[in-house]
Amino acid sequence: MAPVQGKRVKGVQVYRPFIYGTTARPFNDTDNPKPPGVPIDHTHSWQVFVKGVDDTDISYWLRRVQFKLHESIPNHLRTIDAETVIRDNESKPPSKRQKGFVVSETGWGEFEITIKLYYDSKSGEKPQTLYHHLRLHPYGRTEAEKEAMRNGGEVVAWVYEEQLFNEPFEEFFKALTTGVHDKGSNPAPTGGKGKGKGKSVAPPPTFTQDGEVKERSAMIPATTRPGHPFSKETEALEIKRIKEAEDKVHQMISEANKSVKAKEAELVRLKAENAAATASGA
Ligand code: SLL
Repeated sequence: MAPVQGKRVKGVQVYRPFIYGTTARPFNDTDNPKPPGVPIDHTHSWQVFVKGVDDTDISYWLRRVQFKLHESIPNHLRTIDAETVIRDNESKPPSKRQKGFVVSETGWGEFEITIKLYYDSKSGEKPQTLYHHLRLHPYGRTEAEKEAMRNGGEVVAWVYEEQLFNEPFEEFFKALTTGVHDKGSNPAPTGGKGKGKGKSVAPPPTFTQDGEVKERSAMIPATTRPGHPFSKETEALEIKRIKEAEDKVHQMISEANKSVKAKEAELVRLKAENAAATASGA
């Protein structure tokens, strides 16, 4: 690939949220029957994916994802190009369109999937590798957590991540920060001009009034909805949990300090007692 020409935007970092992970379902006769031709020892259908938060498009910065599956799986290197996904989606109704980069498979065992991200060629970024454990069976710290997964019927192992572009090249920075638009609408024409130096780029909005995420922004939704667990609401809950844990640790430290002080006082008392006994015995 030709090296990227141009300057980097100094002192600037741009981040874009995304999600990666796996979703698995055991085969059953009612709502997940085994399709014909699937080997007898396969117990689950599963998907591995990389996609935007709130199903926003991420192909303006991520051009390709390569999934390396277990070598027991035929054709275990799967490469998905954004261009191909976009082309295939054109002929489908909106509800059937593929969101992000997805591989669907069936199997019987869990393993580690290597996910290699290839960035837009204007970015000049080297590919980056993520590792993700395919989960087929309910997991969690407690039985209750495992049970919750069984109820849903789906084993979800999803990770929220933020891709950071440090001092991006000017052209890529422009691609990242222009064309913010409402979901389901077309981006506003950028005019193709604006090459002038020092031309300021309006920062993407941090939030809309209704909490809806905009395409080509760094936003996450205000509230959690089914299938969309990563939101400001989730973040606030997590912050609350961390704060509560922090308060508890502080309380434990202060109790431990109190007990140390009491033990020190006890030691002083015992030493004095001992000294007095020794003195009177002498
Ligand atoms: C395990 N170490 O023992 C893992 C290996 C391999 C999973 C898991 C085969 C799929 C196919 C499949 O599910 N392999 O034959 O297409 O759990």
